[in-house]
Amino acid sequence: MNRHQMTTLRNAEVADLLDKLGDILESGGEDRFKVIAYHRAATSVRNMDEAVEQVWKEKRLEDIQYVGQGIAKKIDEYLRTGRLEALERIKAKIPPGAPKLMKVQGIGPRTAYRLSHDLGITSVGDLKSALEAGRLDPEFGPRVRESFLVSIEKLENFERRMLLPEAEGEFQKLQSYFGALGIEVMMAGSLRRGKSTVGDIDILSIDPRAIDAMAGCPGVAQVLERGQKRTSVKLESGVQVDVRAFAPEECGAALVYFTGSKDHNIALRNLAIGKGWKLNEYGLFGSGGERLAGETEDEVYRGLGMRHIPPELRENRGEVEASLRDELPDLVAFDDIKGDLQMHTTWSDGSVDLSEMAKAAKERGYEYIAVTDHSESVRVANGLSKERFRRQWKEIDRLNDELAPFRILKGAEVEIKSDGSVDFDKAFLDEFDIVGASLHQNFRQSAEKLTERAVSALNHPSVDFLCHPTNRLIGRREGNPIDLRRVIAMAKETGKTLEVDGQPQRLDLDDVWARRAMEEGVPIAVDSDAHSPGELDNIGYGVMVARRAWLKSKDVMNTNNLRRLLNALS
Ligand code: DGT
Ligand code: CA
Ligand code: CA
Ligand code: ZN
Repeated sequence: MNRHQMTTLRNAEVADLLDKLGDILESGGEDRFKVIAYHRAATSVRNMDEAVEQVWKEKRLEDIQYVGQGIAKKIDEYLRTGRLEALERIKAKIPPGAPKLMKVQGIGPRTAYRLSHDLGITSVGDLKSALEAGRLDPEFGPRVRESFLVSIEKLENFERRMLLPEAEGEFQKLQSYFGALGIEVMMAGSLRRGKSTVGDIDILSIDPRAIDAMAGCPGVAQVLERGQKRTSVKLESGVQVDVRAFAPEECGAALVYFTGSKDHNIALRNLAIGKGWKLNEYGLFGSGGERLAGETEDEVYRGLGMRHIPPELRENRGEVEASLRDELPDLVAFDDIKGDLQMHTTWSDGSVDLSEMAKAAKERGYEYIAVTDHSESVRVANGLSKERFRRQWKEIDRLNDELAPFRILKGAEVEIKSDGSVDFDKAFLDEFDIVGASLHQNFRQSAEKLTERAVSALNHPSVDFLCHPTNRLIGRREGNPIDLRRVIAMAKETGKTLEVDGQPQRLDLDDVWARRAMEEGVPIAVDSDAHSPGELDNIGYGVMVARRAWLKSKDVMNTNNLRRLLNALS
């Protein structure tokens, strides 16, 4: 285990403790602000680069963002004694399960207490079956019952959806399992469309053995459905996999159908109906029932009078009409990317040093990267002062000599402060090759204030682009309620760039907004936001978003070669 992992472990332990305290306080009906304070402090501790124990030894706990005196005392007690008196005390008073029940919308602390203490319901699953069986009818009226059930379903869906890397990983494991048995399989569903979250994994094969093989696959926890040509299973990881077998002449139609989206399918089917034909997962059939197409996707689309539509566009957002007019965009591809404009090193919160990061990027065949460590006001991320940036630049100059013609751009991810100003004065900012701006703090402002911050940062003459504009963290935090129309308008007016951050939990801007930006002529930077060499791969997820946003190579800033990029930045 390396030092970084040790740090993370101990920090995670303290963070979990603070989260637990927050949950428990919440189910005990504690003041919301106090609860939020615990969760915010937990997040700071979890994400900080320094070891919390080290900070504690140096008596600097209160320097951690969102850690005030009260929380510092609790961390201190825990690190000294290994336990937390307050936690033990409250735990004894709160029935098990109450915190979990409160995830269901409409269930507050009191109801949670009653359900779990008086009625013995200790999980969301318990609650669902009790509601469905009518066992709680004496407690809740039909409207409340219904709203609980809706909320439980949303919760289940939310918790079931995977981020792209997880879904890809599961698919690859299955693909090699099938491969070892000599069974060829194809990816379908939202995973093939490259959607940022994936509900379940859809697999097709023209080999009928795929069905038995799936049911017999190690790691299957439960076979949900089993037929001759289809099966659905649940893996031990909780992931659902649907497998379907088709005849070779049906393969293309099946791929179109199960790749979806459902709305895309409906648009295609209506097109067929309009001609008096029929389209389903088995093929395209003429008015006499004769088979017109079905073996390949190409054939199906051609049969309908259009060009093949890339899976990423199949959301019924105009792609069918565009294909009929032969006006589909020539989408940006992974190989078009010439460099990466956001990444971090050990100078701030990255896990490897600058030279290792640069060499890893060069090895990928990039022409350039921008190193964009955080600026001084992000203390939890070890943000750099002017003086430290200047030292970093010396290292960059040295490395640029060593690695030429590969080029490391002097960059920064500068913090947008609460009032919309950014770290550092203009003269200093102008010494950078490229400046990204982003906000990581004070999200609790009004939508207008948050929008104002983003807009005024874009309006700063030294800022080149806005990083991860909404700050969403998929599955954990909704994006800030900023007015992206205004942000796009300002980027357009000032000729600035907006980012698609490729971290799988960010993917921010999303496909819909990146497309709007492109339609306004605003360039998009697709970046990895890597904090380690492996994370340079994130750029692939960013490219997926860009494709889903209809972006062509020329719409993406970092498809430019170095010379053109520098021109665009100056
Ligand atoms: P997910 O799994 O929620 O991320 O999204 P998908 O798109 O993978 O949806 P899924 O797994 O339920 O179904 C796979 C594809 O099958 C879907 O994209 C389109 C097709 N499909 C499923 N149900 C229907 C339907 O009722 N009508 C039509 N036309 N297509 C459907
Ligand atoms: Ca699916
Ligand atoms: Ca499915
Ligand atoms: Zn950031």
